[in-house]
Amino acid sequence: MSAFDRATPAPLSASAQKVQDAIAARGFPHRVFELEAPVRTAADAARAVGCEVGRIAKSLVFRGARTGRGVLVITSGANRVAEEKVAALLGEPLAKAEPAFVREATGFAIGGVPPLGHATRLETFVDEDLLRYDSIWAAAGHPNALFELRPAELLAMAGGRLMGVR
Ligand code: 5CA
Repeated sequence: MSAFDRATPAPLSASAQKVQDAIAARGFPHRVFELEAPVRTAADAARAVGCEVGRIAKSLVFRGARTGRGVLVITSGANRVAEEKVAALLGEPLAKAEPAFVREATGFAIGGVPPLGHATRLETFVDEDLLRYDSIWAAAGHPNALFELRPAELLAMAGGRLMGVR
């Protein structure tokens, strides 16, 4: 039995529905799945979906240390972000984003931050390693919610710069 045989078909929680609406508003056909249990980490998500951890797109929020702007790094679940590489492209160091900052900047809580539909415009970088896969999975607004998409679609949705993140 796959995780999605146990997934509740509808209705989505409010935060997952927000992402489903953002996906549809951008003209994409993808469907958000909501699992019965939360998948708060890439490893949890990979286990639930039954894929390798590299196929999970982690959406990590940082804060520009000088400007205070929101920065989103969408990385392969297999990778650890080399913050100095992102900082070099950004033009300022990265600071840690506190949970309240993540919620204000994206409109979502840590563990459910999606690659699109954010409350504010985030400076966005996308890990080129994600392009290795035919399809990947991303969080969809809620710790229990995920959707599957192609890496090129992720890049279009998130509107970010492609980079070597690790
Ligand atoms: N739903 C899962 C799978 S898609 C998910 O959202 N995973 S994630 O990797 O994209 O988001 C979790 C990430 O949030 C962690 O990898 C970690 O980098 C970050 N995080 C966890 N706790 C905190 C915290 N207290 N402050 C800032 N970032 C945090």
